[in-house]
Amino acid sequence: MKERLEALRQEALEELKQVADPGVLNDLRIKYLGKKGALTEILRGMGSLSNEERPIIGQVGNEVRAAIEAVISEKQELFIRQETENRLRAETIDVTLPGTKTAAGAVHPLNKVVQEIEDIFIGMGYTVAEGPEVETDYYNFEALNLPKNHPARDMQDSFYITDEILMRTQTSPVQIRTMKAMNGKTPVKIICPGKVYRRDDDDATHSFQFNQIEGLVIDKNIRMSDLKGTLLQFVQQIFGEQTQIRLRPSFFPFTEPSAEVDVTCVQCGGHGCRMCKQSGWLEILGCGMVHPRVLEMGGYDPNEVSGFAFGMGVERIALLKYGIDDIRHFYTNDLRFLSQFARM
Ligand code: 2NL
Repeated sequence: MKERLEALRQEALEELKQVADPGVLNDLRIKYLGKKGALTEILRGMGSLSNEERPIIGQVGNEVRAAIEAVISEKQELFIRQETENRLRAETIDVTLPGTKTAAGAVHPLNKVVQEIEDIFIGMGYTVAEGPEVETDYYNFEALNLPKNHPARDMQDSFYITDEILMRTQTSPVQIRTMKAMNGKTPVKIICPGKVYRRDDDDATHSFQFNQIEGLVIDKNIRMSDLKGTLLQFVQQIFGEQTQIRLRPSFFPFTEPSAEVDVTCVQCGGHGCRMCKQSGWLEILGCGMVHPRVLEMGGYDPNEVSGFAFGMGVERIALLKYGIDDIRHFYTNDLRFLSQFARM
């Protein structure tokens, strides 16, 4: 029996030496040391031994078990160490490598200017109103005192969808809608930004689609001086504190009186340069006191309240602000152009 135990030890240790896999190691543990394993099988015969032999064989049996167990746990530890090393090697990160850059977008320069203009007027107590780009003839023209035969309503100048429906040519219809929704209540103090459409051949200063911001204030005792002070505040915030304005008489069907507003040249400060064609002034917007008929059509009594309105092209403001010479840069989406505004 002792020889069988020694032979088992030999065989087990020999076999364990070859093992390179944790699964196989476990199989061998069961094969030799398990409840139905080889060692148990041999020791089961101990019952037939004499009283002198039994402790000796018992002792040898324990030694064989201990020897096999020792090799098994040694191997187990080796496998765990190897596994850890493999994982550490496989999961190594070189923290000195440059990271993967995420391409971040940026606000389009035109939208930046819109946001900036909105902020300036919000700071003066205005709210932002928006409305549909597809409008009825009534809101786009009729309610703005542009009668049926007015040249501005020429089919050649606007995008008509039917005789009565067209792409809005200015954002004024939003102001008419707001006035009607207010039901004669005052004050009205809004700006209306948005896309507008005109049938134009695209060039450096024209586009069939462009962005406009209009403003409207209606209350008791609103005067031309309120308009002038508001516009001076606005231009000094958008172009700089040194900026001055001048108003020139003009005509719009929806305002009376009407004026065109110039600012001192953003390039030369008024001395005269190429940008202002040596005049020292740049035209930036149109404005006026809301025409009594427009007030009436919006649901207000022109004998009780008065108002001012103004309208400007966002592209024009952006060209002047950033010193750009061609509005087509805004629409052609060349990233070399656009990315310059990401950090401004
Ligand atoms: C321009 C300047 C302007 C308005 C727009 C307006 C709106 C209402 C009533 C009265 Cl609801 N006026 N808007 C006023 C003056 C000028 O735009 O150059 N337009 C072609």
